Amino acid sequence: MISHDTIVALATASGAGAIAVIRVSGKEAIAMCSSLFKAVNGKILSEQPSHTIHLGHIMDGNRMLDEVLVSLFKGTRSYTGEPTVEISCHGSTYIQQEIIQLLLRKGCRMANAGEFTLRAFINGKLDLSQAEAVADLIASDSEASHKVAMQQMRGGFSNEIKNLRDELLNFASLIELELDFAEEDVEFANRTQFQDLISRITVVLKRLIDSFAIGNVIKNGIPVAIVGEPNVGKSTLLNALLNEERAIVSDIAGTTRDTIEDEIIIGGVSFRFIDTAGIRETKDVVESIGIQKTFEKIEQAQVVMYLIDSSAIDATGIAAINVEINKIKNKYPQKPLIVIANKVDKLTAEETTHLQEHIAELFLLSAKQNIGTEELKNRLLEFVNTGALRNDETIVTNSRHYDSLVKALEEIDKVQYGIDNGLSGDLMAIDIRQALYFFGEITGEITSDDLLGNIFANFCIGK
Ligand SMILES: Nc1nc2c(ncn2[C@@H]2O[C@H](COP(=O)(O)OP(=O)(O)OP(=O)(O)O)[C@@H](O)[C@H]2O)c(=O)[nH]1
Ligand SMILES: [Mg+2]
Repeated sequence: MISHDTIVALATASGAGAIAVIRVSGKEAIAMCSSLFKAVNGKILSEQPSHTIHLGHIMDGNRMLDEVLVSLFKGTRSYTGEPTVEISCHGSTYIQQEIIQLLLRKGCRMANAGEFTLRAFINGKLDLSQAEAVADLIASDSEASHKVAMQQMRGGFSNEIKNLRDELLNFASLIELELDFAEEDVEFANRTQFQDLISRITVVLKRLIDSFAIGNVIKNGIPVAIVGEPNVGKSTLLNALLNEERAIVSDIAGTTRDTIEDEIIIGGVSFRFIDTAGIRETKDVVESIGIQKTFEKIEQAQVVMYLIDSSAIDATGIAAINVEINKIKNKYPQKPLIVIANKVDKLTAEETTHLQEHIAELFLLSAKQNIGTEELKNRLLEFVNTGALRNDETIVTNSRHYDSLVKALEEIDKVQYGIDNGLSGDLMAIDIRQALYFFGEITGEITSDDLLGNIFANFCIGK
């Protein structure tokens, strides 16, 4: 994992742009760049002080390749913790490629995905959870996902884990020390303080584990399935929510044959809407495949919107709809379900009241006239517990951290059991060591090459 080569990569998005940044990091970075850079003021780049910017030209022998600005980071005072040079050149793909080729000829190697951040981690500039937050930050596309990534990058959550780990480590050594003095029957580890620590750790772990429910939602969005019979207006609703003509709408039943998905951000949280083919018993092969998919989509969704066409219902229709609603409720009792009467623009006030009296908790909507869509968005937001987000609490968004936290809590529970039942120190020491191991996995005190490889492979090249 640890390599001492000097690495190079394009740090900006690939393709042409106004400016591109090429990043070089490693022992030889400054010498290599210095040898192809000719400063306008005639000074030698490698002799300049750290944290300075220089105007000049990149030279391929006698050929002037581009006019650039070069930022110099000497010693360990850089993102990676190694000597680093950032070349801001003009954003032509030709220039980018030529400069990178030049550096490769000077002895640089192309950086692997995430290798700059990997080096930052290895050189102690970031802990592992902070490094992972860098990837989350780059991927963040909503206010909420940005906020939690920033929080994690500033180290809020790993500091908490690190402090608890240190305290626990201290007790582990004291308890292990007692084992060396087994004959004397001494207690180095104050049992009251130890119990207090275990209680505090339990509270923190439970809070962090619980926060994953919202953390996961923030990171991945909430899938919402739009279901109902053909022609009730599902695709019209999708379009109204997205504010664009995403799905084809027509008065022919069975217009949507496949599923259509798209995302919008409501209150900082991203929702992914899934428009499906209408649910109906059918002999049409294509449509029945669509219906199969509808049930699959309900499985995957966290919220279900069940649409009915309020303009096409009589008394028997109402009974049939209540049967359908109960079917969904029985099959997916845990899943929030919004029953929506669409096309209310076609109803008289009396008809509307009549419907509301016969179908429980009915939400009134006209997807076509855009009546009720804003209220519907607010209703969706109510399903998300955004309290933690508003209160600036630490939120776990990474499933790897979640796994380690759950395992750490299992071990801490065993330690608690040991305290409650007066278990011997040598047995407790084993559980404490196990818990320490899982804490260490989060912040990166304990890592394996496989783990690091997995994490950094998901980064972009140049980060
Ligand atoms: N008056 C009125 N018509 C609507 C409303 N919503 C949808 N429609 C009409 O109802 C018809 C069917 O709409 P779609 O959105 O295609 O219905 P769907 O549920 O997606 O239908 P399938 O894809 O066939 O399952 C179209 O002619 C729409 O213009 C509404 O709120 N009011
Ligand atoms: Mg449709």
